[in-house]
Amino acid sequence: MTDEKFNAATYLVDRHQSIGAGDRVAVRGSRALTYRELGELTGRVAAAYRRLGLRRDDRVMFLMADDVELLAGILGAFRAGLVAVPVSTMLTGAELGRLLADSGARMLVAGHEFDGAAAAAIAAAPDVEHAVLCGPGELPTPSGVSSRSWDELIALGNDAPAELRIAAPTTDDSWALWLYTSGTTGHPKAAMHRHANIRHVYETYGAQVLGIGPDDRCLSVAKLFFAYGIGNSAFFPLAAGATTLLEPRRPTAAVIAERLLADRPTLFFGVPTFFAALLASELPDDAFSSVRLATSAGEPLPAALQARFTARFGVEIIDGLGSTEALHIFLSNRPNDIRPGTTGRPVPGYDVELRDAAGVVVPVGVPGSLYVRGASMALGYWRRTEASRDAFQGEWLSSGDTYVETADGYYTCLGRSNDMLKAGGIWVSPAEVEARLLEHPAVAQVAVIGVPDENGLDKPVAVVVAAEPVTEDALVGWCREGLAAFKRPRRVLFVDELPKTATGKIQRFKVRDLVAT
Ligand code: 3SK
Repeated sequence: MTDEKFNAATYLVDRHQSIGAGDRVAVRGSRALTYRELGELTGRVAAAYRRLGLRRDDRVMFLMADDVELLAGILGAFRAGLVAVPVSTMLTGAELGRLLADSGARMLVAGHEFDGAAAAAIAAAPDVEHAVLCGPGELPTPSGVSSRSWDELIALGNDAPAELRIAAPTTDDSWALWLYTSGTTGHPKAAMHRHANIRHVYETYGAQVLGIGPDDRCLSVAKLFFAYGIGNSAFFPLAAGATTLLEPRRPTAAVIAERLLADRPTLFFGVPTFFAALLASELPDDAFSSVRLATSAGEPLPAALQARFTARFGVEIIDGLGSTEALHIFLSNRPNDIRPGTTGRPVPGYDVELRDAAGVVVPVGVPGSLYVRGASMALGYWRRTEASRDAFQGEWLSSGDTYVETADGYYTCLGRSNDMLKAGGIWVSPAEVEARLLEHPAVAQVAVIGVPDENGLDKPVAVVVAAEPVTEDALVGWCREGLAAFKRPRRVLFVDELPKTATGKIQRFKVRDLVAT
């Protein structure tokens, strides 16, 4: 516990005005705001929340596309000492209702595109008192729940006295942000983050790996409701006094091409599936000429994909591993120090250990479950004691990934801890077989899982989304050629789509269901 006064909104926005950088552009979305303008808007939002009776630690949930309003809504919550809970815009009304009820949020702010889901969710969440709709229309609300537009919310803050606009006297340890994570098991839990966690991810990965500075312009494929996205598009650029480029639309190669041309980003934050989509697009080879560095997270970046991207677009991609629980990336390759096919080395400010099933640290070269420690770990999951105790063990977080370390300190992902499989008594890494299959031109996506054979012994089975016609025999032969024979899939199943979490991770338990049916 620390009594150090610290407010993330002051740190991310107001600080720049006090060093004379208030006229720099902080955000470019549907409109652009300088740091001064963003500070003023954030103050009005904080005042409006307070006028509506929201108090310290109250939750405000956001169901909105990435744009200036979402950024201001989140920063306003930090400023007022409330807890921002941005949630996935891909949720159904019923799913959202469960999160709204679970969080106990008193306010929901929704974009007009999501009005149906928002209305259904409010009806299922007894703690909600205020609904705000950003854009045209009005949210129907049950009696006792106020309904207003974003403009009306801002108007409430416009003539508010100065004391309602100023930052709450939060400390390092005050709640700032809850992020729901579905993990691979399908039960969403809110990871609770402190104000200080935001500073830590900037000072470590943001400053020391990305080397971000005031002249950077950041464009992220991952949205603000993901931990990866909120770091890329809010914490890193704003803490550095740089510019965040917010994109409300669904990211496609065409949308990104437009932003690359119009806004000349210097840092591009992607995920492996998106890098593959960019490679499959007609984008000119010089499309990324303004980008000094690209990052990848969400799932391991296959070496072949990384090489093809860099060869065509001339930009290095640094692959990293983070988690919603750690807030951002704690293991990463570095600019000019990329070991393809690995997730690099621990980010300064984090310690990583690989442990066996008994919790003993394994020697170099031996696979182990990855544990990480650092100051940005969540305080736990809201109202999930058992899951919290499993994941947060003292200072350490169990990431649930199996990794192996090389003698010179680089970490390679072998899959999720519970995904590893044995074939003929020998460990097979699904990630390794997947990487081989992804090198085949006909394979767009793949998940390799262990499926018990007639003797109840796990055998690797590949579930493939094909980019072009290909036979099972051809893919098994391809694996035989490139891998030890025991690692080859014994069966290949073709599907139209792989089940994924909101963060793009393959949901292997659902892939197993696909194979079983
Ligand atoms: O998936 C990741 O590697 C990741 C990275 C940063 C923040 C959050 C996550 C889940």
